[in-house]
Amino acid sequence: MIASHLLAYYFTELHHDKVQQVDKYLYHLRLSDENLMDVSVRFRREMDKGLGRDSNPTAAVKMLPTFVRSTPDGTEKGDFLALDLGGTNFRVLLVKVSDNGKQKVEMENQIYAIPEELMRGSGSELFDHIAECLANFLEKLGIKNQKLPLGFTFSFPCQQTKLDESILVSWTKGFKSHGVEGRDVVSLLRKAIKKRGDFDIDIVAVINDTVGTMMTCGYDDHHCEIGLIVGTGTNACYMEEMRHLELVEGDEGRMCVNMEWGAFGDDGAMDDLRTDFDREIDAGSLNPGKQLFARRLHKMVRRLVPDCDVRFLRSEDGSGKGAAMVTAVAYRLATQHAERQRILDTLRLSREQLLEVKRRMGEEINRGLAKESHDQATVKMLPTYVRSTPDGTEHGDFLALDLGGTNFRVLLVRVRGGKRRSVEMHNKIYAIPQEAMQGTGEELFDHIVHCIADFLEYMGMKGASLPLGFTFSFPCHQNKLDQGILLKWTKGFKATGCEGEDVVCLLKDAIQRREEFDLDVVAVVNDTVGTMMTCGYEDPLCEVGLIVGTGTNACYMEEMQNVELVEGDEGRMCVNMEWGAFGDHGELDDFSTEFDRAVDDCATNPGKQRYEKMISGMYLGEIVRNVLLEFTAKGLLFRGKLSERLKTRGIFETKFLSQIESDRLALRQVRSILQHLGLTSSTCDDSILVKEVCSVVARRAAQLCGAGLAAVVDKIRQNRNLSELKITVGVDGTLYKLHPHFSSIMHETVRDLAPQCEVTFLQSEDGSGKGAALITAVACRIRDAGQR
Ligand code: 0WK
Ligand code: BGC
Repeated sequence: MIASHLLAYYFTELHHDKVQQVDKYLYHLRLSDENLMDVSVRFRREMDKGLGRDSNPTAAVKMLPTFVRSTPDGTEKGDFLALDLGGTNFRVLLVKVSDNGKQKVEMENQIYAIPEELMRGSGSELFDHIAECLANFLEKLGIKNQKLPLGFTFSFPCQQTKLDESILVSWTKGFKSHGVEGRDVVSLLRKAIKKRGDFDIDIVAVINDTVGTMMTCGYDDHHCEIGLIVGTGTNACYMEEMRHLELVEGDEGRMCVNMEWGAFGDDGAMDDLRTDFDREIDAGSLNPGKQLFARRLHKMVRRLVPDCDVRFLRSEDGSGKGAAMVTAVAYRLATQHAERQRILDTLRLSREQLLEVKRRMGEEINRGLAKESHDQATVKMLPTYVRSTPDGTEHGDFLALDLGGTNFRVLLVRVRGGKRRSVEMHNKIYAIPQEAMQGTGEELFDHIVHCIADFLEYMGMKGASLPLGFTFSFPCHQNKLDQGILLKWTKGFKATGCEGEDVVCLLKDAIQRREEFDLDVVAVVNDTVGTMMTCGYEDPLCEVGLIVGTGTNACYMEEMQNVELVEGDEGRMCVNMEWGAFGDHGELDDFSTEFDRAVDDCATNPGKQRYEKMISGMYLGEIVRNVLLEFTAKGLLFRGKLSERLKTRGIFETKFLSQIESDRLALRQVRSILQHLGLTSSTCDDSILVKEVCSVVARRAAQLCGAGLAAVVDKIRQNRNLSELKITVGVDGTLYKLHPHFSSIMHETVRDLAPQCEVTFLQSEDGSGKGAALITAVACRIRDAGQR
């Protein structure tokens, strides 16, 4: 068209040897690099307007979300139908995709005409015709009785709200069928097919031809993330970051955007570059000559964006294959999603299941407290001989040890009583080497005494002899406050010669072996008891201690008449529940999964601490790693590629769960954690899935912990025959403190399962060492009072 106008004009003028004049006309059609760079800048501005929620309605380039979020990964398989409407030819295709890794796609297609009168007639006639062509195609291939999935390439501007729903915004390229604009073209096609009733198909996706082209080329080249059509019409699409796509919820991953760039300039943005010819063409609506174009296009793009290595891949198979690929990917994603959810559902607990966990914990509490059933009980309900809380008269300097958590601490705690009552603390953290944790008991306790000596030196108190409170965070049977018979190691400790021994004696023996100082070991307490006491110093309503850290456990003030292992019915005594062992006799088997069993099988104490292994920091990372292994082995993650690192036990530390679930962490940071784990080929989608696995595993842990605590506070309420109980729980532990959602989910679960208890959670800032020192101070006060 342009050429015919020009040529006519040229010959008229030629007579007048006014070649220059022709150049004058052509001049306006020649764009300098500056012009083109300027167009590029204006274009980018229009793209950002189209992406913005507020500016989109007035943007010329609409940047339409397509809900295509993934490209083929080579595991797609099956037979897929495709329709390709909007280009020069209307095609119906059958695409056979096989996942034999050879990326092989067989295609059969048939071109059908779209008569002019249908392009300009009624929409229902147009879609009846399309359904007719489809029926004819299925008939020919003898597959009319199969309900195959179909991808519909519909190459006109459409507003999409999901992959299989598309509202036509406006016809282009000479189409004008009425009763279609503003309607969902998928429903129109489904209606036309239904009207026939002689075959049925499953329309899975409707896409723009640019998207189909990107997918067609993307099947052979995974770097293909842009689709370009320069044909009857022109348009482009590309994979945009979700966080820039304000018209769609979510910030994670990418989505293909159909730019509908044909409308660029409709708001006058190109008026200064448009020539009379453009205006004439526009007035007449004609558009030939798309080829020279390719070489010029490639050259121009490379000149305008020299720092982008742009490769152009001609689509040989048309966008129909792409539509089938989108359908195949949608099918794969749907199948994979269903399989992932089936697996994750085994880690999701219903309210009924959580109520059952609470009920069973309640049963075990009573069995642990009762003399006749204590030995068989899994939750040992160990008496601690801590019966009273500080009364504010305590005073003096006390040493405290805090062993069993992430860090081993030695503390000096200065307690002042009376009106100016206060607690001042100095502490130093020491490492417990693996070889000490898993060597001999002598080596372990010699190491502990070595640290005490270092601390006393560090505090300038060499040789001082102070009362000491020993937080020893393992299950111990106690017959008095300053004795603790270790029942079994947990949390990866297994130093020999300790189980069945009194750890106070082991400490005293080590102090004697060193012959450098002497200490008065007044109390040995569990970290839950120390935590309860530390928080009780601030809040007298604090009668429960909870640890959710490397391990997990709880204690609370039980009525003496219920502590049948200890003589006396007056008052209360703190009971160390050792609830980590709940489930060791199968109480949790119907909630336990193959992943829990895998973690337990590889632990230093298989079959033990089952409840702890479903909740605490030492194990959550391993549960996640085992789920990721299963997903990868099933091709549901990391494209099925198992990395050696992912097979390494302990590689997925629980701290990663907290980091990955942190709302502040963008997906790319999740990816960097995965890369750190050697999962270099992970995609955005993989990161989204890893985040989902982390959240499901952490949620279950928090709910299980909440169900256990609900049993404890309800027990206390029933003990006191109260319809309403107001109580505070002192909490410590890295998982509780650092995980972004654990505490809130646990609080919610307690509120839901123990509605008659108003529970306040008080996070311990000073650790249980302070509590151990306070217990020591109380014991000294009572002892001194007794000696007077
Ligand atoms: C800090 C307490 C300590 C306890 C630890 C548990 O002072 O007694 O053992 O919390 O948390 P973890 O360090 O195992 O995360
Ligand atoms: C131990 C408990 C301790 C808890 C939290 C468990 O493994 O058995 O004694 O309170 O970890 O540290």
